[in-house]
Amino acid sequence: MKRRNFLKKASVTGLGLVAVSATIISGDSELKTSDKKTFPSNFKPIRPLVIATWNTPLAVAIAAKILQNGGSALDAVEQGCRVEEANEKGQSVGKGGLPDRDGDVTLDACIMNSEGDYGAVLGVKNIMHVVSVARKVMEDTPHVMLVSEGAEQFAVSKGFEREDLLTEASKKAWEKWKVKSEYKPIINIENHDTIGMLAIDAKGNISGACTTSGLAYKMAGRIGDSPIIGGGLFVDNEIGGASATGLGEEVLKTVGSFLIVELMRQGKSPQEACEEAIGRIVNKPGKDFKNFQVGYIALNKQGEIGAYSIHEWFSYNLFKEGENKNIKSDYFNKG
Ligand code: SD4
Repeated sequence: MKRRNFLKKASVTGLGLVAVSATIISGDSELKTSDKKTFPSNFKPIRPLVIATWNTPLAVAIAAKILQNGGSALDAVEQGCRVEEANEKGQSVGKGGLPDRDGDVTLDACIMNSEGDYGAVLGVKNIMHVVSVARKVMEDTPHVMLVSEGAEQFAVSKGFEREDLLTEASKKAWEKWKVKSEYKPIINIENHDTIGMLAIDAKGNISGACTTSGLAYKMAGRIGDSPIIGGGLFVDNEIGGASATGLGEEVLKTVGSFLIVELMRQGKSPQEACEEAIGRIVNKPGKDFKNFQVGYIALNKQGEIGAYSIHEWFSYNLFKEGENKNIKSDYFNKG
């Protein structure tokens, strides 16, 4: 079947919507949608560049340093995310992350390189640097995801040490929560939360990583968007990358990070793509988005960036042209 016919058919059946709208706009079945956006001939892509969710200056500084020394985007995002995993004050990542209802800290992480490879670990206990375990899954196994005990055993086999991830502060918070045992998503845990990071290195290659302890007091076994390809993270080296934070269930239902990259492929800027992805969540019929937060960051190959959230107080750290700044994101719910 010719691509044009396939796309027409897809529009009738409701399949392949992303490709359909690209074709309608262009009217050219052979269009390489990534080429649609044109830049002046003297345009210089901005490199190196790092963007990460929330107020994560140290993580971004480490990533930036690696890039400034000629390191790869993949090393930069891994090492950057490790900073937050080791930061016990961040109660949504790594050591000190808030536990599930049973008091167990379980971590999720993933990483994607510029060749489109991906590795992830889900629901891992007792290992702090899960982003590095995810990288090992990507590079040293024939698989893309390992879960719970299998992932922990794999990590130990690769030399990672087991340790207790529940800090006194997180234990106290859990004990307090247990008194009422009320489960509600927390809209923003300002400043330190799940870290999603995207980087472009000097060669123009893009990689991304995402690491989290997931939602506080989640059901045992619950996995959110963060370690799922296309949910919490997606990178396509020809186009750009995106990452998510917030209520993972809503991100997953709209395959948010993949959606953003595909929207950029059609010619949208990273900012427009983030806004449309938030729109997909808040415009669902009957969706009461008042009680949950989702935030996205994105970058494209040219070094343009975007960020958007449902509610106020999502922020991101950006390293660009030698400066590392925390910037408040624009948001949907202006009341
Ligand atoms: C999750 N998206 O597990 C993660 C949690 C998060 O800010 O990002 N919190 O759903």
